[in-house]
Amino acid sequence: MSTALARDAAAAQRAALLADALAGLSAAPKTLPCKWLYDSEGARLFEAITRLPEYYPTRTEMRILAESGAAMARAIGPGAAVVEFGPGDGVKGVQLLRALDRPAAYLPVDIAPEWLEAAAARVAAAFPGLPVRPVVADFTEAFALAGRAEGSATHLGFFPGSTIGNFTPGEAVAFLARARRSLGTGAKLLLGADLVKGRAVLEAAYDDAAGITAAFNLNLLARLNREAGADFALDGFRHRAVWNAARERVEMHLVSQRAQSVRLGGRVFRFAAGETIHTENSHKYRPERLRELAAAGGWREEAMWTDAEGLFSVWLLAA
Ligand code: AVJ
Repeated sequence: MSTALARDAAAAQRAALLADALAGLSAAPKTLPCKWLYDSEGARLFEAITRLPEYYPTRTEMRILAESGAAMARAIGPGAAVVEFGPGDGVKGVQLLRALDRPAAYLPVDIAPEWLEAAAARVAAAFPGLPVRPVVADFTEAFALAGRAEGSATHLGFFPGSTIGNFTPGEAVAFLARARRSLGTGAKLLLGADLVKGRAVLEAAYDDAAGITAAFNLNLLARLNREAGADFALDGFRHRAVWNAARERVEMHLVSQRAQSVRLGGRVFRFAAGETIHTENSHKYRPERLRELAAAGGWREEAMWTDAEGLFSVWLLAA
């Protein structure tokens, strides 16, 4: 990407961040969208989270991909063009492409161009000759793969990591329906979804002993200070992770430690002591519920793989 384009993209991102923050902090209860957790510092902290002893999803999903990769490849068939939503560092994409039979192309989709470059570079280095076409788009909103289709290759969507859990069930159905439209006829979708389990395991996974998840959550306020000119006192908020059993989701909040006010975008936001900013939902699914969501989004189950302990699931859906 040219530097002028990169600068425009960064300015547009800052404007969107500020608009989202103003809207979220004006709401009751206060919220901030979790997609803004991933600036370069947030990405670094998330990477550290994936290696924590308490955070089972990443390693469990990688194990499922390793153990069942051959079965997945058989079910998917040869020549698929892989469209990965939120590729991160590209490690899972490489693992999937290794398992597949003669993949036709790799199309990583993300809002953050610098992430996209890293994933694209890793995949391109691992598979010389494979067409790699990064798509800068926000997959939490409508976007088109128009003109990117690989000839007659069928598209395989790849949405690992239980990122689908960050959507509300309604948003998840909307995402699935959009993905079905952008992937086109004959498409398949390989989807990672974290499963419902006991409160203790879940809360530890989102509030680790080393405090990495706390730092990840608090970085959102530091980012608003850096990029949107806010004046959050970083010691004025604490990380909290709680399993909401009724809604089957882990919620992350930032809890105001005292009555205080914060300036942002020419406005003042007041916080009562104990008031929270809701920063993330991580929904966990029961297989029957996931199947319902998939059906509502226009997909049917072809196969599902899980680990021996039943912690995590990987689904192959067909349009
Ligand atoms: C990769 C977005 C699915 O919800 O488990 C990890 C993000 N947040 N720890 C998740 C996350 C706190 C993660 N996702």
